[in-house]
Amino acid sequence: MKLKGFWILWFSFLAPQLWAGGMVLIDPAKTPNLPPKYQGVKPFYIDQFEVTLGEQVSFKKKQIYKRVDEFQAKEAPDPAKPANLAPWYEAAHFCEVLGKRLPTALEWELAAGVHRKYPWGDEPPNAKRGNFCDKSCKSPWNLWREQDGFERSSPVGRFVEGATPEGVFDLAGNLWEWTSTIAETGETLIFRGKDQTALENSQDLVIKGGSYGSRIEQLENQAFARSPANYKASYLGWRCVKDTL
Ligand SMILES: [Ca+2]
Ligand SMILES: [Ca+2]
Repeated sequence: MKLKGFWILWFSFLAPQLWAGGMVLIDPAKTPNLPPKYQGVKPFYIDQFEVTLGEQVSFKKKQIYKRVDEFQAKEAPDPAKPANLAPWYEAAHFCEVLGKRLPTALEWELAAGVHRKYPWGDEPPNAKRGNFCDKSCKSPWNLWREQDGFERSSPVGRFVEGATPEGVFDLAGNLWEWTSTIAETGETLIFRGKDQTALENSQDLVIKGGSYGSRIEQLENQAFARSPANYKASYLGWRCVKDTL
């Protein structure tokens, strides 16, 4: 019986670690009737979850970012919650160190599903499909009289019913997510180190998915907003993608 207890203990520690590192393959060629704007996008892997605060803190210790995120600290930091308060270059640097990169807006949409209104399908958002602007949300556009359980960000991966069929979580809601797509031109901003020019750092990038505080329209797969590259916000996080080769 001792042996059984050992294995239960082993799995309870190890399984979440394995789960946390998951990526999902998105192959545009497998989407029937692929709209023209997505043609030419190569297959890629995408993180199942938004990058977490635990991962961000670990990264900052190893890297150059020593800043204390006071706002997050006041929120009683939970390492399972998504990382936020990162300007674009910091999010891009995080991905690069892991051999990954930020997704383009088109890649993000392919992961969310180009023929679906929302990541899970066409049915409207509800309290089981994600962390949205629910009853506890202090905005005039809160969605429902029901509660998803989180006034602000939630630990990643909580809302199984809101995952895509491929298993990508929290694309809609929780935090908005950085992309590498320049809002003005549609071109891709390449990360060239934290000393990128002031011009590049002031560019607006496309952000996707809406957050815990967004209007319902902003949760749709095709919706987007824009954010200056040097801006950091409590409602803005990211996830990484990786090329297949
Ligand atoms: Ca909520
Ligand atoms: Ca999200």
